[in-house]
Amino acid sequence: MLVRKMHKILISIYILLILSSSQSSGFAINSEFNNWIQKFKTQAVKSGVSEKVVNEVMSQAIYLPKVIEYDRFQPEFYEDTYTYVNKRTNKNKVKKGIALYKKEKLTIDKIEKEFLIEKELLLALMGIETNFGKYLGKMDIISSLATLSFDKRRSEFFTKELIILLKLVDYQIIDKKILFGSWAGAFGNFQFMPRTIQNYAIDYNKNTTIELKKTEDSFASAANYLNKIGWKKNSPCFKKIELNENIPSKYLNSSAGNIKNKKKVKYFKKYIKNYNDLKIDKNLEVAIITPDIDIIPGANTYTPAYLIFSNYEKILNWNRSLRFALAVCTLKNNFKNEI
Ligand SMILES: [Ca+2]
Repeated sequence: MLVRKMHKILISIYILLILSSSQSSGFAINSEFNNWIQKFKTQAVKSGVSEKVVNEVMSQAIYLPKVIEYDRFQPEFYEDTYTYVNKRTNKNKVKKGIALYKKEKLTIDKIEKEFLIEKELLLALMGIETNFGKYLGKMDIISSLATLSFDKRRSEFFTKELIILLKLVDYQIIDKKILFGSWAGAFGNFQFMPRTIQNYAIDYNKNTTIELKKTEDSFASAANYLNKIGWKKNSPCFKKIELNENIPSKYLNSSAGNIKNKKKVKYFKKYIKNYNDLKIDKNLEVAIITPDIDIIPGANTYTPAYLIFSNYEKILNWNRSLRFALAVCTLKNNFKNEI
């Protein structure tokens, strides 16, 4: 009996210790974070943001431990290509996209013509980024950008993004009351990061603010972005190929960071089983990707494999993920058959 009582007491002490230690580490992080905010405020003012906006906006920022959890686990780095693409390009997605297109046809058609970007591509990007505006994200992005800036991993990148966002608020281009988005600080129907907003977003309906959660401004901004980075309307994005096993591994790209060994399609003729079925200009410059090599243990090196064209690389510019770009162009093709 006595042993059992002692045991209970010890467990209670243990739990208390754990609770107090986790609380104190929470306090420690919050106080470090608050110190960081003070330093950041000075840096932001030095970079040209008004003191008033810096104080107003940054006084609301809190440390969000969840953001760090999300940053350490991103599903697109773990799913194989087939799963990733199929999940994001199914019939339901196509149906929803067509419904949105029918509702906003006048605006979307006008933007397609003006910026020379296929409506199917715009719909595909919106469908994959936010499921047509359904998942815009509910994170306070000032706090998520502040948390990621405070965190050591990619501090420099996110600090710059946060300063740009403060400038956009300061110049009254973006309304600070609607700054809710993804854990990584992306915002609106097409999930623009602050730098993308600064460089490419436009006030299409000319009411002085850029509203990236509304159709007109968000579609025109996405189309403007694609046009400026060099997307070519009616040119191919990727083609699925069957590789011969005699292909030297140096031709296989598996990282979105640096696409290497680009050649004309005809150069790869001897390595591609379905070469004669490819209905494309054989003089176009392409690279080969095999996206599953690095992430799927024991994946067959040669499947799936794709020829990628310059348009595909423009989508990598938007989001540096081989699977993301495959999903976008697949959904674009799925719309093409339905609209
Ligand atoms: Ca506007």
